[in-house]
Amino acid sequence: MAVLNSITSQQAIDLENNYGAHNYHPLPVVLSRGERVYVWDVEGKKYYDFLSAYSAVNQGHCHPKIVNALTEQASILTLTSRAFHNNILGSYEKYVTSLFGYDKILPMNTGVEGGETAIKLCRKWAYKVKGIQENKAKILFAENNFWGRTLAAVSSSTDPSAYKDYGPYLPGFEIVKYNDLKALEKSLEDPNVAGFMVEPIQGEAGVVVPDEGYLKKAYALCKSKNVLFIADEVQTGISRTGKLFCCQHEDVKPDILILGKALSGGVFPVSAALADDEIMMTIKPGEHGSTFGGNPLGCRVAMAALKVAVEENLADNAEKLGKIFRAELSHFAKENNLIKLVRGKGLLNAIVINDSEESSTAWDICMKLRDNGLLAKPTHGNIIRFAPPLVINEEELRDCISIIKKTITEFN
Ligand code: IF1
Repeated sequence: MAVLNSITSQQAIDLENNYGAHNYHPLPVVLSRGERVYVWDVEGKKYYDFLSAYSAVNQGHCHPKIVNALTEQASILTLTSRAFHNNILGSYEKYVTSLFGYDKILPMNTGVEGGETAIKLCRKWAYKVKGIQENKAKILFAENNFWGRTLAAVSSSTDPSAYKDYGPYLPGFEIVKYNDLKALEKSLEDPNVAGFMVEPIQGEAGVVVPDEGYLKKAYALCKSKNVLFIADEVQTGISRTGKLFCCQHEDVKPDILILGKALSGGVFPVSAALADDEIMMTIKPGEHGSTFGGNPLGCRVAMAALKVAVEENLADNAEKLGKIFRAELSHFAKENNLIKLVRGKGLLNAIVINDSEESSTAWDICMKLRDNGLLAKPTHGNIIRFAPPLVINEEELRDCISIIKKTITEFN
């Protein structure tokens, strides 16, 4: 431990460079501790975390109730596999399904496995219930979607950096323009379409918020064609956008709801697909699963994480503080031509920098933000995502708004 604690930032970065695959390009900061909305680097410098591990730590870093659930359960029972029952899984399943309003949950680990599960459920339903001819089912995905790194996920991706050189790709997927009901209606004319998988707000695409009413109308179009509406709420779920899950803004109950990330408060990989019996019961014993899915440790952690989200009213806080954040930055953007646009919902927000996607401006701003004590990451070259833990209070948020304004004002 002494060795690990005494490492410098540069030593840690060198070790990663020398021994780890180069599949990331992190901001040069080496974090060693987190609490609520704060993280500290190995030299002891304190930062506001405005990424929240891509919205996984909505409940804040090292929330004592979640950590307590983890440490308590870790010394009792961690994993049995699904070959046997365990004493936690059932209670967790009851709690989650009643909280989200579904008959059943299928527990997995990572977000992308939640998406894979949703697609398998949709295809199974297509053949067993809808009556599509074997191997003919199609699933629609929105342009610029992001739902992970598996071969199915990259097969549905429109981003070359995600899919290039990983072919051949999985068939049965079709792309439809996001936030375009006409395009969706046209694609839905094909009777072999079984599902439409969509993010209520596109995260990786740069926090792209669709027009008001899009989700509700898209859902209705799917219903009119007996097509499953599958919501990828891995990033937007668990109070991030001001509701427990984002589709609730438009009173839409997706046929399949995919959750991950903050489902466990970022403490342990826990994901899920939720659906009612007509869909969920099409998968029979032995037809899908995972060694770790539904493990008692993850279930305890997820239950604690969800209770924190509910008990601490994180959705209301996200809604209220998100409005302040966007109002303040939109106002600021009018006087500062470096910011082209401010957008988002709840505490999932982004600013679009007035420069090309190829420019290093957004990255350079993030470096200055880091120097000024706030961590954020650019996406698509010229967009900076701002997504603090939802336990942030108004005073802290206003402090962060000052840091952002000061940094951008001083930037040249
Ligand atoms: C990485 C971005 C965020 C997701 C949605 C499913 C998944 C994700 C809507 C899969 C994952 C990640 C993964 C992370 C970067 C990241 C990300 F930058 F790509 F855009 F969050 F904003 N659905 N999102 O956003 O979940 O399997 O990773 O648990 O490094 O790939 P996972």
